[in-house]
Amino acid sequence: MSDTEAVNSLAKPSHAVAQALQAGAPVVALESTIITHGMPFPQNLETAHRVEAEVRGQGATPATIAVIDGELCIGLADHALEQLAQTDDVMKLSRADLAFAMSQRRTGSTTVAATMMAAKLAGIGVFATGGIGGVHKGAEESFDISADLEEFSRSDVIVVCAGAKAILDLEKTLEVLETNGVPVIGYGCDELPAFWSRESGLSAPLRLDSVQEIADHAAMRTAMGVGGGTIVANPVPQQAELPREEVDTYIAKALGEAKTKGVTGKDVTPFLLQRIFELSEERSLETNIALVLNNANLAAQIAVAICSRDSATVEAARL
Ligand code: PSU
Ligand code: MN
Repeated sequence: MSDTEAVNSLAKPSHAVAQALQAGAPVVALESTIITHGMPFPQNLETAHRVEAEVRGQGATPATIAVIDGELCIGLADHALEQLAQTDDVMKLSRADLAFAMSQRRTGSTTVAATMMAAKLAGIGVFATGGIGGVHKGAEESFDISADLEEFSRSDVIVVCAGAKAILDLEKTLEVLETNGVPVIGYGCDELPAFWSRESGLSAPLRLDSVQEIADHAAMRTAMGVGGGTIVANPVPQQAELPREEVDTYIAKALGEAKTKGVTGKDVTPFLLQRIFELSEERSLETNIALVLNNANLAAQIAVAICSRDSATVEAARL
């Protein structure tokens, strides 16, 4: 058995995902930390179902990824999704913890970094999430930089997100991505979206306006042998956005509280999201749900465009 086969056999696709992958049909990976640590129950479960339906509606197969009793599941059964959504003591798995959870037969949700690793193992090239992790404000003191950023240098996956969360230092986040050679593409926008708001005051380094162009860009990277991931930054729909100035006041308050309470490490992002949810009287959650659905829709369209481009190439080679 080759190394690749040995690695691939660790990813356990559901029946639907295995069938789609075998047929070369479009598949979209979905993360699960947003379910366990990003949203409260029952909205987390409802959103997870709606996100999957959104992907199906565009003609792709959803693959929600998590580790259940040590098994790296690529596509979750309804009962597993329900259990994950209601347990509050599951591990939050990033690159550092994925093998630990698997070898110790633990259960955990996957962050953007771990979901990218899992998608790559399973042979899935497109992934939808809410917002990626990045460089935290005050990182020059705390050194808090999400492992999500480093993962983009390693795993060849297109990640559709609504930019990076405004709780982060977006300028430094862009700098790290640039250093790591990660394309950050504004989808139909010149400005980098800031998760809850469409605007960040920062330019998106690159811009594309159609899924066809994103598929062409992906094919060019593959042909050139450029490894690593791509970020497609998709602004939250206008009717669902929260004004930037309003979010900024919640963020300032939440950051102050995190500091006073001594919140560190993996707990920082979930703490800030939860406090912003409370301070905005739950409006941040509605925005979060709207943007995740919007990203799932776009990711599915991209997966479909990549598949039809691939089959057109195969067809042309035959003639
Ligand atoms: N997007 C959301 N809610 C979340 C996250 C993203 O709308 O909870 C999660 C993602 O899984 C992301 C993680 O990978 O937060 C980043 O955590 P950290 O900053 O600890 O790396
Ligand atoms: Mn961190």
